[in-house]
Amino acid sequence: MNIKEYELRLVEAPRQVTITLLLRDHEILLAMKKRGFGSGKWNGVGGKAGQNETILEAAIRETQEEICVIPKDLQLVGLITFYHPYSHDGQGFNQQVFVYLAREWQGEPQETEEMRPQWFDQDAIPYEDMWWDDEIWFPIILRGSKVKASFMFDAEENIIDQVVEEVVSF
Ligand code: 6OG
Repeated sequence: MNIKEYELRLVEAPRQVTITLLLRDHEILLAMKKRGFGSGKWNGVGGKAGQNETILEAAIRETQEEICVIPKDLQLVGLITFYHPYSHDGQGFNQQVFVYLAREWQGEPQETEEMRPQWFDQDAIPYEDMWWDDEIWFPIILRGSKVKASFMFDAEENIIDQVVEEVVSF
């Protein structure tokens, strides 16, 4: 099954989640996920939107909860849907990730129970310890563009289909 076929069959909209990436000079802040989905991988910070909040509010709250920083100028740069139809539980699940960049924030990034933040040079991003898709879309947003994409994974979290577009706006 490919992404097109799967999208035609979907009955529920994918769950909305956030990723926020802080930038300073030529560096990017990633955080090591210490528990839950994606643990052991470097990623931006974020999580699921609650019932009574906008996705932007969720991005701010999650950043505050996970690395103790309040982002001030969030810019939406990515809309990425991840399809996991072959997940081990046999149920399948999907996530639509809203990717935000911030160059201004309040506070200093700090480690919490969930995340261990670390600055990386943008030319030394540890893609080998990240989700496979990141190597495809990070370069697009780091050169100042926006990305609209979908990825489909097999049961071992390998990418089996992808649609990636660099866009001017959403
Ligand atoms: P919680 O389960 O922690 O939210 N996420 C992904 N991030 C990247 N870079 N690639 C993926 O490819 C991802 N799938 C999910 C979104 C999950 C967090 O993990 C991100 C959220 O920040 C499959 O609440």
